[in-house]
Amino acid sequence: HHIAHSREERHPLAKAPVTAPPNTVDGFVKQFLDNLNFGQGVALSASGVNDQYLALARTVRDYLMARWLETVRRQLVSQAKGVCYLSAEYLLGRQLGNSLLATGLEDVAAEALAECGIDIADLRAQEVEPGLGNGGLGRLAACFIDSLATMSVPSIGYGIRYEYGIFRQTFEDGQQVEKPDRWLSMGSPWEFPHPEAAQTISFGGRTEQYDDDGVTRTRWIPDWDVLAIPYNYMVPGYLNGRVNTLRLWSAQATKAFDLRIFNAGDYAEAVRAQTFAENISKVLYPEDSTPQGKELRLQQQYFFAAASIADFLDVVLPPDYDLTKLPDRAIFQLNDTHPVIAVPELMRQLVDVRGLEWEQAWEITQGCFAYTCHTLLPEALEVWSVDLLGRLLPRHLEIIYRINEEFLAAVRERYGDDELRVRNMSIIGEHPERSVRMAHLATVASVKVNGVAELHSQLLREKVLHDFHEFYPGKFTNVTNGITPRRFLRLANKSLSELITDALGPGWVTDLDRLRELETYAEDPEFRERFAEVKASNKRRLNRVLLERDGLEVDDTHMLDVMVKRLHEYKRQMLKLLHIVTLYDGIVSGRVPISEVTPRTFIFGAKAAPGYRIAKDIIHLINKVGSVVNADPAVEGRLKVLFPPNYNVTLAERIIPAADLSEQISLAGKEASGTGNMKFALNGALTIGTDDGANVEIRQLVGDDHFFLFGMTEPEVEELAAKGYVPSDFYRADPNLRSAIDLIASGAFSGGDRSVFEPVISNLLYNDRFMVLADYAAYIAAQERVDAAYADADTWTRSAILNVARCGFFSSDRSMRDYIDRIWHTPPSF
Ligand code: F58
Repeated sequence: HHIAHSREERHPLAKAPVTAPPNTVDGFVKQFLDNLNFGQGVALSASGVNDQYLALARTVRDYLMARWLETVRRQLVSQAKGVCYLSAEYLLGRQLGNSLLATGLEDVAAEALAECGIDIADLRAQEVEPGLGNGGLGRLAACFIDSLATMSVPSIGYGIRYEYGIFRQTFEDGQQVEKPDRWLSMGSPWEFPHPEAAQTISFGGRTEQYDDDGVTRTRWIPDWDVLAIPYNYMVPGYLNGRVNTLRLWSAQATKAFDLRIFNAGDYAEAVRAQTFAENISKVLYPEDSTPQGKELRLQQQYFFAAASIADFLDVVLPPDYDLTKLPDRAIFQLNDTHPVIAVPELMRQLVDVRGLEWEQAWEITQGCFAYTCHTLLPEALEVWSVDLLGRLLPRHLEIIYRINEEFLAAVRERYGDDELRVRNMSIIGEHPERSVRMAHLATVASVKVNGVAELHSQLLREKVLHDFHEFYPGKFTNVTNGITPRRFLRLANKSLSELITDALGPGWVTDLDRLRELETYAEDPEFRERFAEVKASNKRRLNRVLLERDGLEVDDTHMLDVMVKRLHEYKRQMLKLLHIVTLYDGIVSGRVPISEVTPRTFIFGAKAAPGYRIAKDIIHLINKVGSVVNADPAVEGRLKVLFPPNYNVTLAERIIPAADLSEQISLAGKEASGTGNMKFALNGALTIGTDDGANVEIRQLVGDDHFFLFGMTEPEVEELAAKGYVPSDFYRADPNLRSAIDLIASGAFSGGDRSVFEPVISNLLYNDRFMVLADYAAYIAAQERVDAAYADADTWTRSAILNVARCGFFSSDRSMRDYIDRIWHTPPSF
């Protein structure tokens, strides 16, 4: 502080506060040209679109900078309790549009660029979105940090700066082919690297005990290390003058690391070693739902968890901070189990590095963590083999063992020698190999454990973590997920936003419950007409986007029926496909007159994990069904199946506002929440969905008349499973189902080759883990209700408006309020 002060004394200008450029068209033009000339090093006349994009990004950044420096300064001074959100994924989406929105500069910027002869839309299109996440979990983290900034909550997001985000999906002959996502290759104007604030992260080696003035202590003697370089990103609040920080870590070889080898004269080996270190943050694992127990993945997890803990203790906290007060200063929110290794790491820091007693350290640690679970699938619960963990992090394994020992002693004290219960609750599992159960470790260490929708939290309490709920009553809670209305309504659906603002005024963007006031407008024929015109214009916009992007056409007279999400069996894209094949089969077999078929365009968007065979087969099948249906003159263009490749946040922002029907058809009890479901409802699509995840809450809010519910409930699923589910019984009993499956099996969609989709068909008939065939008839019947409802356009529009009006609850601002009030206790700080 003293040094910084004297530095500011030297020149009067150094004393002046940092200010934003003038908020005018001329001010913007000047800043833009400066960035183009001095930042990019090009003249306007010689500049290309990428130069211009980078200069524009830097210009918007300049407008945010004063607010960012001020936010950081105030947080440093106030030392108010803050949230450290720990997440291995942030699926941010494009930054430019959101930054323009947050600063209120959309119109100024567009005008300024127009005066330079540039169409801002061309520059926006230049940005490659940072796809540093797989799907729902990563996008949730991005929505949450947006809300925290908008609500002025002291907080920092920690994660990994993957050099390659989620792969770029292409189709070759209908099959998924993954290409690297080089999101950094055209420049990265949004990030601020700080190599001087690097942390050293160690791995491997052994531990030893030593005598420290009569006290026996443990130290870790690791055998290799890497540097973690922080890259800061601005997280601007919406029109509130606040900019929070997202800090992502990038791996680099340490000097010691390469010097040792360079000096030994083996240049090639030294370079290889460097590559080895940098591998840690090289690529996002494209796994959805089923984590692979890969060593590099554990390295990634420890790398960012340890760097974040060290950063918070050494850089964010003042020197000489009394660590016993840490629970009043910070809460580390664990976004799933990926960062849970931070628990033993904090213990190591407190006990081994800072010399606290174990008991005291454990009390602090238990006050500093909270854990969010995002799944119900047993195979998705992360475990690490003791063998691997002990090799990579020997000290952490010892700490985990001791935590477990004391925890199990408490369990035994409570229940006597109920060894079955002890085995079930242990942090260490024994089968099929000895391993650390990360969800158990997280639960034991956390102040609160939450599920992400009511049904999910209930199932966590009653099933997945039942024994823990009994042991720690009050620890379990629900926080229903949410989505940011800034990106998914205001930015993605500007025309609907303007319509809403016309009706309600502008305040709704940060107070989404106000959408309720639209209920009365649903009764106004003129408002309904305007609403329907917004939907139609969004379809036309989507048509333009898909035509240019993929050469695909969207007919704006069709119902737009959309299923976009990661490809997974439990989400049941196959059920959607069976509906399409049934409609097609009805037409070509002559059972259904073409005039009775509601014109529909089906849009799929889905990436499959590269190693998930059956998921990739399903993608292949969707594409092949599409080719046949779209080309068959018998269909008369009434059914169209579109599958644009590489579904991502940017495409979501175009598709969702255009949708009429939202497909949320997972098997009940399998989708923890879903968040796409919320985005669609808030953009005026009606949902066809099962009683699963947040669908339950959406339906409760919008009302049964405005939601197409079908399928087994979770208890019914359990009942069927218990009595023995035989999918082929359903196949035999339902002629429509049989005919649709037979059509696929006949090779009708694979040029007569019956072998291509044989695995998909066998999987349905003889396995069908997610009971597609059991819900088929109910789904078809519900789709017939959809057709009937859609036939009355005005009534449909009324339902769509009521969906918008009644879904304000799903703002991530509300989710954040719930976390703040019930888990974090971190009030806004201005
Ligand atoms: C998702 N999980 C849930 N995991 O499936 C979804 O229901 C929920 O709405 C969402 O979280 C937000 O709570 C999810 O996206 C992953 O992508 C993991 C990535 C790493 C490997 C394990 C799955």
